[in-house]
Amino acid sequence: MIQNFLHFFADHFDMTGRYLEAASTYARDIDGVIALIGVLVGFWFILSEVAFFWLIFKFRAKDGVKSQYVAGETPEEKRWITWPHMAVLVCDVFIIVGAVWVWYNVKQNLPPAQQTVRVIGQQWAWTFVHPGPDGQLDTGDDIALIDELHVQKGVVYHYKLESRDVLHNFSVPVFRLKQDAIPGRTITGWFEPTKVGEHDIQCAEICGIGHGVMGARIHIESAAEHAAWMSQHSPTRTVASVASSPAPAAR
Ligand SMILES: [Cu+2]
Repeated sequence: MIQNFLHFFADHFDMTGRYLEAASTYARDIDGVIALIGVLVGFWFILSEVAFFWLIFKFRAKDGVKSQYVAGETPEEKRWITWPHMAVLVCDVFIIVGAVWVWYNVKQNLPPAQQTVRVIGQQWAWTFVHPGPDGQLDTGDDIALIDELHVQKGVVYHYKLESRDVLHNFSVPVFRLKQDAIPGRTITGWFEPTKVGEHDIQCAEICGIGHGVMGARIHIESAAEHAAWMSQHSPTRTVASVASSPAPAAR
């Protein structure tokens, strides 16, 4: 029910989805929350601006009319504050219910992984360690690539996010995914790609002078394409040791 409510807003008032493809299972839910907030905040913004300028116009300076001092203390005057205030609180309930539902599903509830990838940020590149044909990370056939992540459509991925030096942020706009990478921690999250395609990955945390060039690409492939890509990477070409090589000095 909550999802239908959010998708109604995503379908009718969404700006994000108009310019940016939605390629994960939860992308439309997040778009829905943003659209819902936009509609509610926009409604009150327009209403209050109209009232504001109408009052300025109506009570503008006029010859022979002295201004009054209105303290806003009588119950009749206070109603102009309390009633809109109550209405805004009711709107907040809708936003909070929608936002908590989405947050729980995206960030707290971890669906079982079908595949796990390791994502390592450093100044200023991403290393993506893919499990090789055996489907297991940290084995000899792992495929480590710089600035290139290959995933399969319709598969639930867990990512293990790490940083070698400073704060980075693993951001995949088409997934509506953003997660801080924190040195010393391994942060687990998930995504499930829903559309084949090639898209940007970016670092969304100012991480030094090269932050702006810390981009990468995600390749979302069909099962056949993904299998073909994997077969191109024989174990001898993989760089499994990248994940455990020493960190470069932080700048
Ligand atoms: Cu970065």
